[in-house]
Amino acid sequence: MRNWIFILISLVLLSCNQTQKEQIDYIQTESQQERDARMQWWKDAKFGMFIHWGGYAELGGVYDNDTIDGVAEWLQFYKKIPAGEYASLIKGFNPTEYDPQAWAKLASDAGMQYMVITSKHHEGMAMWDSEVTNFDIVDFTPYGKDALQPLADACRHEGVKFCTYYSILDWHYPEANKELFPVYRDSIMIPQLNEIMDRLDPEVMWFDGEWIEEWTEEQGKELYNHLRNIKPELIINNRVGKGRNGMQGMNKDLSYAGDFGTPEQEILEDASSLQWESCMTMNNSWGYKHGDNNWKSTETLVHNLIDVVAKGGNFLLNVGPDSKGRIPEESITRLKEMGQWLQVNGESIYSTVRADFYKESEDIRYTASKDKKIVYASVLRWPGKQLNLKYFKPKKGTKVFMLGYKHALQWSYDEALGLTISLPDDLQAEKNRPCQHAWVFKFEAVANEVCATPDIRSANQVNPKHLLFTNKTTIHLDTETHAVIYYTTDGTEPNTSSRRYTQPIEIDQSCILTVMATSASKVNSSFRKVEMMKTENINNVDLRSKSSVKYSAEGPLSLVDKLRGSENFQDNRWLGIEGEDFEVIIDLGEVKPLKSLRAGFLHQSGAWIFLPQKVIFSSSMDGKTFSKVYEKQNTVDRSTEDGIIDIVASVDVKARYIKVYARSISTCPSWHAGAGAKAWLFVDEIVVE
Ligand code: FHN
Repeated sequence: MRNWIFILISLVLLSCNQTQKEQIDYIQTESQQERDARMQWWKDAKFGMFIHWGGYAELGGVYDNDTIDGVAEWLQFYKKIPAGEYASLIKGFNPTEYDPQAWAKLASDAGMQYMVITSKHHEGMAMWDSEVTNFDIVDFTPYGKDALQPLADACRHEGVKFCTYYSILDWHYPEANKELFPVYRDSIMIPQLNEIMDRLDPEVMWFDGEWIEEWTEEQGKELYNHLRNIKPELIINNRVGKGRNGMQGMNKDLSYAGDFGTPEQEILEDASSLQWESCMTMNNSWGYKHGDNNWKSTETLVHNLIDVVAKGGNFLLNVGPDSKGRIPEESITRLKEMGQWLQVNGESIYSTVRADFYKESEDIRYTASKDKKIVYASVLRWPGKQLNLKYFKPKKGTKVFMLGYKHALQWSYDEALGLTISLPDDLQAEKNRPCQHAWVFKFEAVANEVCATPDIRSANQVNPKHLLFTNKTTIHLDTETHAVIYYTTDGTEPNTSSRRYTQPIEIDQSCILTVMATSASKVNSSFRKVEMMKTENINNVDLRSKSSVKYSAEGPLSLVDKLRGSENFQDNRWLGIEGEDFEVIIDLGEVKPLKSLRAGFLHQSGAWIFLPQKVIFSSSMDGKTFSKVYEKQNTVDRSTEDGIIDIVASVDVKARYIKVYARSISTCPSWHAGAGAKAWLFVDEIVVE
């Protein structure tokens, strides 16, 4: 009898344990140590390949002989093509030149340690042979073969970690909307994810499309745990839940699901102790797009990699293969050149950690060995005969090397000026250098006591790169107490025989202000530079709405600096207002006869940037009572094309003050991917004639 009871209890425990085993809540139970161990390979990897490839490659951003403005993989959305019609457009997908082995080797030769490929993008077509649906590359297209399995095998053969992207947002299945979404989730999405886990065994699951209103943080947490229970060592990005803070990519707080933040098309401003990965295109589009030739240079890509890694992140760089399965030559060239750079300098990237200082100036980044004993100084512009580094003090007797150059370099150290490395004459000729684009100096060192770099303050800005002013402006410099500040206004680097800062500086001409500070028993600060630009004919620009910190251009005066924002909304030319109306009052300084007024706005619905629904120009003699001189209503809907739109008014008034008011749509419309989220208003260049 006792045996039976024992067996019964064991069976109950086993089944509980089995159930229990399937239900580990990793979000609640995984320790930081366990998480760090799980992510170690990913943190050491630093550099990965992103691949956007699907039926959209068949179209390449062109529909009805019209090339869309936005990213190619969004064509179905931009052209509002019903799922059935869209499926017929991509039905001919037949990438006969697809060579997974070549792709894996290209990634490996580029120094990319992992690869993330779109297993299913928003269009809904699965790039593997899914049992869940016939809308997959095997059953639906003449290609008729699984695209992912051979790539996963090729990656493992090349020593590249294979990872998959999966879009929660799905434009194909009618169930993937509103109250039917749970049907799509449980009958299509989860079963497909189980297939991917079972057959392809990815190391990272990279979610996207989480912004839809049908998806919730709670579903994200459940999905996170579900996948981790299938593969405990799986790494999952933060787009599995709702934690992402827009394109900036980091989680709003630590309570949200996901192992790393995902800044997109941008790099964090500062270093972060959180795990993060910046994903970027090489041109403008993720998916292959005919005619998209806005390629970033290899130098820019290498500098981005260095900047991201110095700030503690990974760099996921995208390629968009075409309808035949060919990766564009421009991408291949850049990847090969990045691989050459990493051949020489990979030691300063892979398996490094953030140094005590990650940046010394615009041209100097630091990384460190895991034990922090070795410092790598990456210099983004050839320093000439001497390189001065202030933030780290070499250990006595250490040798200083430039990676790729076999001889140790001469160096000296001064308590005030820091480390000076002498670069031999033979290296002054480019052809004698071991690499291009950036050079890495390696030495044993400890972080220095460095005097704080002075802050440059104007009335409403701190440390801008450019500072616009009318007539004249007063600049305040400040730094740590007891430090002495020196400055120049001719663009040269100040030293202790330059002008000493004793009171606010009056600036009435355009100039380049450069500052630095010294302090007893510390190394001199690094330099800070600001280009002071005097604007003509404007006495003041009073911005009445709050522009976002991220898109503040060079302050309100950038609205009248004759420098127009471009289609690239991140060109630091646009004033971005999130979710609110725009209003500015321009003071011309005196009453003037006005003939025309113009205000420029940007519409890029893919970046959640929309035209204003109304624009009003008003004028005033005294800056208090304004009378409307022009009003324009705009319809902002799905048919609104992307681009820069100018609102122009011919007027015939005398006035000293001009008010420009633009009413934002405030929230993304219901038909938009960001439905309900704050909408952006981007304004630049107001012209008063
Ligand atoms: O809508 C997608 C877009 O097509 C692309 O996949 C990027 C890459 O991360 N993610 C979304 C936009 O945030």
